[in-house]
Amino acid sequence: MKRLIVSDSSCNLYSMGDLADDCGFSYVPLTIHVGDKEFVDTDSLNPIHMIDEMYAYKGKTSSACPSPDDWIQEFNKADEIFALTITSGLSGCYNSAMLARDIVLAESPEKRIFVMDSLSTGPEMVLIMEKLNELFEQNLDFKDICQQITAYSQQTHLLFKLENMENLVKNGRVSRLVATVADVLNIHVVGRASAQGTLELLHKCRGASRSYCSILKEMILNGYSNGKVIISHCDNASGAEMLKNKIMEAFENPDITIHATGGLCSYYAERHGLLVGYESV
Ligand code: X90
Repeated sequence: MKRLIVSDSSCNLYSMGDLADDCGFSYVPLTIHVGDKEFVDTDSLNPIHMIDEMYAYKGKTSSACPSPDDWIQEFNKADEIFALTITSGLSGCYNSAMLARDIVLAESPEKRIFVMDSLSTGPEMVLIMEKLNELFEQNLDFKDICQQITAYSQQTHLLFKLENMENLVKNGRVSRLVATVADVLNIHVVGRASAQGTLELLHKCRGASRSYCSILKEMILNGYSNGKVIISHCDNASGAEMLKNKIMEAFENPDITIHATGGLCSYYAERHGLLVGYESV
């Protein structure tokens, strides 16, 4: 195969359609531990069952990123690799992929491997993956694709709405102090992926409806104007629809896709959490 997009499973996508000729997509799964049980974040995992078990379990739960070996297996499948990881600000995924890159290049120096730290996760990663495929179709060379995708990633952003931040706090991804606001019943925390790829809380909203208004406002403030939007939801299809409708009331024909979160994002975004990836101009 000539070109391969390899993502980690935090993008919530387990296959990609309409790929350019001689190009492929694959992913490396993260894992979630609930007591002795291991959930591997593949397309055969049912994330809703997983979080049901997780809420029923009172002991320790955690996540783990893929090993360099997991990445190496994928990097060996094509001549040119475009790997995309969840933010290095919250996970070891990027470091693990970079180690894999060094090992593969030492053995096969003719290969080309670009590892990109998304400084984000979920739907913002999907925007970048879809753009990569568009760039493949334009017959650009490896270097140009790397440059253009880096430039594009400056115009993609991530907002989130969380009703519970317990797993983020317990796993040390956000401080208890920052998260206290989310402990209150019916408080929806709206935040974004910061420039450093960490969680930045923006607003606490009473009730879901206010949180969708706040998301739309943030998008507009940050330069959204009719570009692509991808909403990923954890067991909250109706919330995702409501947000979609709000965006559609404000813009002419925006390009909005909705998908469900997979294992890793369901674990951290928790029930009813939403992640919103969007483009700015
Ligand atoms: O390496 C690992 O074990 C994975 C750790 C992942 C930690 C955070 C995942 C967050 C998922 C929650 C809201 C979005 C925050 C985005 C900030 C960049 C979703």
